Amino acid sequence: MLLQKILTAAVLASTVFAAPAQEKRKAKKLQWFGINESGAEFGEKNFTGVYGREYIWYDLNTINQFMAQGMNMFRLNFLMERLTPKSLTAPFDPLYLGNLTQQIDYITSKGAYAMVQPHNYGRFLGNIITDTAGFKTWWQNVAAVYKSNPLVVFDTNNEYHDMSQKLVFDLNQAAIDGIRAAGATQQYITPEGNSWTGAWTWVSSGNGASLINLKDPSNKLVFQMHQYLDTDGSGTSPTCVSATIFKERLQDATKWLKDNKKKGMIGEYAAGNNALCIEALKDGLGYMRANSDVWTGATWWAAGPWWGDYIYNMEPGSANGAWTTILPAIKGYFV
Ligand SMILES: *[C@@H]1O[C@H](CO)[C@@H](O)[C@H](O)[C@H]1NC(C)=O
Ligand SMILES: *[C@@H]1O[C@H](CO)[C@@H](O)[C@H](O)[C@H]1NC(C)=O
Ligand SMILES: CC(=O)N[C@H]1CO[C@H](CO)[C@@H](O)[C@@H]1O
Repeated sequence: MLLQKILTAAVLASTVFAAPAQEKRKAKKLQWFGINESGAEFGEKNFTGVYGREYIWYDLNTINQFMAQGMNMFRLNFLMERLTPKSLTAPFDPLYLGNLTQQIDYITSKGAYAMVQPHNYGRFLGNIITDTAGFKTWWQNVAAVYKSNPLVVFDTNNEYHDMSQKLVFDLNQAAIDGIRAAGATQQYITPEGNSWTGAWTWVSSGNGASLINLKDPSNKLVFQMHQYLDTDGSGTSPTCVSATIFKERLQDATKWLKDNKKKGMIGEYAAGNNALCIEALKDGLGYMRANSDVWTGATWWAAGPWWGDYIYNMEPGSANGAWTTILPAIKGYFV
């Protein structure tokens, strides 16, 4: 039933936002419209933690409301240390895995994509992961659980940073190898880069030159980049640099994707609820849509039960306007 709604919304969107004929022919649509569900990784320094005290899983009613708005991609944040306590190769914590699986099954049963996203920055128990064989095993074990579900997307890790580029490459390759070895051959994988996987620094940081060499036997890589619109690009301010900053920060990465015939997505983006930022969001999403031969879509940062009055909180009923003002302004750019 919800899938029906999504399809109806898609028809509506393509009618309302009909582009001039010529642009329409090359700029079809952005395939993925979604949001980061965040909370299961809270209490990041408390590696065990207790459900409901340090961390929280996501509200399925909220997910329904996002789907009713047309969203079809949910990036599910969680901590590796809570899934496999103590080591990369340890058995799963059955309850944490149970919650993750419950959410994935719910989302995908409605026809939407669920992204498995360890929010670990390339670290485990606070240390940079250097055991690439262990990382491959971790991913092989996780992918085995979801191998028969084609709507699951695997994000190798959130925002590698301050690590050697070679290690970032090796960890991404290990994840790809583990996932495919598990028999999960039909799912998308989103490698992330060093330097917090910023789109604006994708080429200048060396991510482009390095990660272009990743090999996937299924040929289903979608390079995941993040982009915020504040001065330092950190996503900590409601102020945007200009009405065109989003597009400008995507240009080098767009060229890289096109030159190399690769696909990309923006796994995190957000901006404050004000006229300038909304202009910038629309301009950037319009640019992505005009380049939808390489950009598959974008997931907003963030939603989740515990974000409260956080500047970018899009949880339904949140007071800052992301749900009431930004969402209606941007949803027409997607599916
Ligand atoms: C970690 O979480 C446990 C369980 O809620 C709590 O007892 C403990 O105080 C927390 N430790 C830290 C350092 O926050
Ligand atoms: C989710 O985690 C909580 C707390 O550990 C547990 O009580 C519950 O049974 C889990 N749910 C599933 C579906 O595994
Ligand atoms: C930009 C942003 O909001 N980053 C947050 C991402 O999530 C982690 C964990 O929940 C936070 O610590 C960051 O501040």
